[in-house]
Amino acid sequence: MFNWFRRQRVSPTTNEEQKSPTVEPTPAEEITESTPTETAANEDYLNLAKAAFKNIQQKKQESAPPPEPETIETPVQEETQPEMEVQSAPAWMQKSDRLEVLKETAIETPVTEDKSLNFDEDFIWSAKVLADQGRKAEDISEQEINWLKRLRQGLGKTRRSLINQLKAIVGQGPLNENAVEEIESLLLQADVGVEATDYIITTLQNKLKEEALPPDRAIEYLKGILRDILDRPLEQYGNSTFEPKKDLLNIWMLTGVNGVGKTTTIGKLAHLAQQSGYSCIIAAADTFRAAAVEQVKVWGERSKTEVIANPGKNTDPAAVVYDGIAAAQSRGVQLLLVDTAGRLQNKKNLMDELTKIRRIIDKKAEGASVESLLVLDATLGQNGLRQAQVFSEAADLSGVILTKIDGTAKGGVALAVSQQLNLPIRFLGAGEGIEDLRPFSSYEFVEALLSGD
Ligand SMILES: Nc1nc2c(ncn2[C@@H]2O[C@H](COP(=O)(O)OP(=O)(O)OP(=O)(O)O)[C@@H](O)[C@H]2O)c(=O)[nH]1
Ligand SMILES: [Mg+2]
Repeated sequence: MFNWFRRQRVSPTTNEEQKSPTVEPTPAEEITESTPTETAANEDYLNLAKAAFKNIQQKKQESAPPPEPETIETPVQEETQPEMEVQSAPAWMQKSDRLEVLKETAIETPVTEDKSLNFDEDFIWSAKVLADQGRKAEDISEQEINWLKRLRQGLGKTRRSLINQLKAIVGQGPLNENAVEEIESLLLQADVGVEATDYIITTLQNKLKEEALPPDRAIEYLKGILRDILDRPLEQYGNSTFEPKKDLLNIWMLTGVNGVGKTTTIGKLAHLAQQSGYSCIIAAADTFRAAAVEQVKVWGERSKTEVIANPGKNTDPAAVVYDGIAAAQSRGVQLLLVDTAGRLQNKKNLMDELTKIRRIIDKKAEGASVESLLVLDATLGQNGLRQAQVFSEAADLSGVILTKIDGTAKGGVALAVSQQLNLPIRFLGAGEGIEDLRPFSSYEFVEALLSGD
């Protein structure tokens, strides 16, 4: 069983360059266009990606059910090799003829055609991100690759608009007034928010005054600053991974304004928890809208999770939560997910309702580990930040779930929330499917935002 909550991730680091699988980083002065060391490192990554791809294909073949006898009699179709084309190779793997040869020979054993997984640029990038976190080829799973690909694609537009401009600016030495203004406007456009932007620029400026960095190293330094911003709110929680605690009832209450993705996220979280080996039930405490309970039930079916709901109209959400806690306690369930209403007559009603639910939880489930998670739609940018401010004043939040980063979201709001509200991002939602939600990793998020082209 693959436990997504405990998956090996890089520990929060400060500004240090990442290391390639086997090659020491090249001293700054030597980095020009493409050094032999750099090329060798790129080849290492490509070889690792190749091995990981082969390994995943083999595992899939092994776990595929044996062919039915009838299928042997069907006419044999012409054997097709899976497409191995690497579309527009990223900069870090260009400039070597040997790479071309490696790409062509990436699969040596014939495998059945698998449309769901391609050895493309995104695959290689994802394998590199995992390798940089210490992962060996044989430990790289298809699910992780798929998730990283989604993350990279989701933030693709922002990355493309940020990376080249940033490289051009930060590669010119200490930031002059124009450069500061340009970076400021790039970051603000990416929804990073004023406070985080100021912090980033000041920190970068101080470094560049101390030491001239070539563009690539300046970007690495910048990545470190962003990771620090995202990881800082975790300090108050001892930097531990976020997962249901053992031998306790865990209650995760999801809040947020209407339409941000609370109910969808509840369904995805229930699925993730079940898949990772935790027992889970859902309390449908959005009793404001008639259709809301039905929607939760659909997600309950999809994730094979029991839903506790009250069939009556205009029922009290706190009563549903009460029933949910009772059910969880009597069955020894580890995780109770609470869906709440995002749409009430006004802000005061919404906040009062959340307070009431919270009071019931604290009274009825003494000793439980309670998390109040704000769901934020990443496409809302600065509006999302304002929502987070309002909720954080009223709802004693302990973290944020950022949804819809697959859409037009620019992603920077993650930094704004971390810097301004000191709240950790706990999960990312990147699509409407049940698999489209994963625990947040600052390392992977920043790579998706700033690495490659
Ligand atoms: N593209 C994309 N769509 C999402 C994501 N998460 C949720 N959605 C969509 O957003 C819409 C609203 O989602 P809901 O889960 O109903 O939102 P809610 O917060 O429960 O809304 P209320 O119950 O009205 O407060 C649905 O169409 C979802 O499919 C995501 O990560 N990506
Ligand atoms: Mg809902």
